[in-house]
Amino acid sequence: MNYIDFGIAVSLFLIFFGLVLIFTTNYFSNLSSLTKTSEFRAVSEGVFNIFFERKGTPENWEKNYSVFPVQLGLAGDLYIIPVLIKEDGGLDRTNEPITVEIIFDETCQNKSWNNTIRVYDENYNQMNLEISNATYCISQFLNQSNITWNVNISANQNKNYFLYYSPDDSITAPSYVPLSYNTSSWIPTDRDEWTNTTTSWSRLGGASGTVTNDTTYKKIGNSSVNITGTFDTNTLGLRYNPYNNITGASNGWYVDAWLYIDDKSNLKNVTFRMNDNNVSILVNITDYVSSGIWHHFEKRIDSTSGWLNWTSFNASSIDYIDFYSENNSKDLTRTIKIDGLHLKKKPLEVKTFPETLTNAFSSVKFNALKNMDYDEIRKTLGENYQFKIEVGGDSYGEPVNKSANAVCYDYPRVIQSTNGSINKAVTRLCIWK
Ligand SMILES: [Ca+2]
Ligand SMILES: [Ca+2]
Repeated sequence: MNYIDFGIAVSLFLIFFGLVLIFTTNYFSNLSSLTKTSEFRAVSEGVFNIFFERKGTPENWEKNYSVFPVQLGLAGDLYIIPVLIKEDGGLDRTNEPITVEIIFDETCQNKSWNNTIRVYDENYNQMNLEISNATYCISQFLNQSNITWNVNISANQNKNYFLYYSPDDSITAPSYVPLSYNTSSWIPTDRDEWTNTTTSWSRLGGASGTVTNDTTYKKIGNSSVNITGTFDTNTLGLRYNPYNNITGASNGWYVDAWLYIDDKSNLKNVTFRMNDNNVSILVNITDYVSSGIWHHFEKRIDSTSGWLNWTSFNASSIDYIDFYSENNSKDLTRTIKIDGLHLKKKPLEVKTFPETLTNAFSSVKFNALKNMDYDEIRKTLGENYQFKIEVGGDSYGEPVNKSANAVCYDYPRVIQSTNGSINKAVTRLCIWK
């Protein structure tokens, strides 16, 4: 993150903090105008703090609420990671999958129960998401993972998303439908269709070797495209050459593929090449590939991005794509693989901000509270006070006695529901004697 991003993050935090102060100040000043005695005010503040600001003691008292907790509290830890998506390629996107790598819990304090992970846009619309490459601390508490969701975004637009997670292990997994990888941002639309088959692939050069699918050694999907062959006097490689030209992209798009060569020794060159029926442009990647390691090749298709032999090129109509190596002598045997070959729009810029911890209203704790005896809870408030809590359409307590000069206040608050969904709702507490 650069200093500008950090500045934005700090500004957002200060604004947020300022709003909290304003709300809190308003609340207490409303309260003081409504309450006539400082004693009542103190009690009201105390009840507000107990229910909404504290987690209770023990913090997970809701797991065994038949034993009256040392202290009540309806707050729960909720972590938020803001994610900013920037479209700066001047291209509209439909269903473009974006993936963020998140370290949820570096030191394994069990902060992130995997079922609690949710992503919302700035209007609290929940995103369908996919968790992959997860590592765990213990049980289902995440250490880190990749989170993927689909983004619709117009050319040159910015969008904010919010990733939430909490340690609440009573929350069950959401029922997401499998994430669609059918996007206008990739050709083929799932980025992997070409390399999951040997259709349209052939050996390039070589004296022997047959193109196969390798279902074991691969980077994306079910298989990579593989050749193990011996050199002729010049080249050994793979050619993707569909009958019809590849259309739908244009100059300014990117080409993306995972490339592999088992042994680079004694080879003269390793090259990636594309042909548009007119010219072949190529990139010499000899210095970037290592023996026996997948190399991620990603390059913008335009005249200024370092393609050799660019006199002209038209990415809107591509005839064939090659990945090959060159050698001066015959009979050398090598294995070459390619996976996930696709064309794509300029990648969206994804900025992930540091996590913040907030006190959310825990619906799980509220449900536990509702199962407890009202009079027992009242005793903890002292002085025969009565109370009522309302959250959205949900409530607990006695009907508010308006003739008893009840003091009520409303406060918008982030709610974590028992099914793990996140929303913002008005919480309301009334207290009277
Ligand atoms: Ca594949
Ligand atoms: Ca062709």
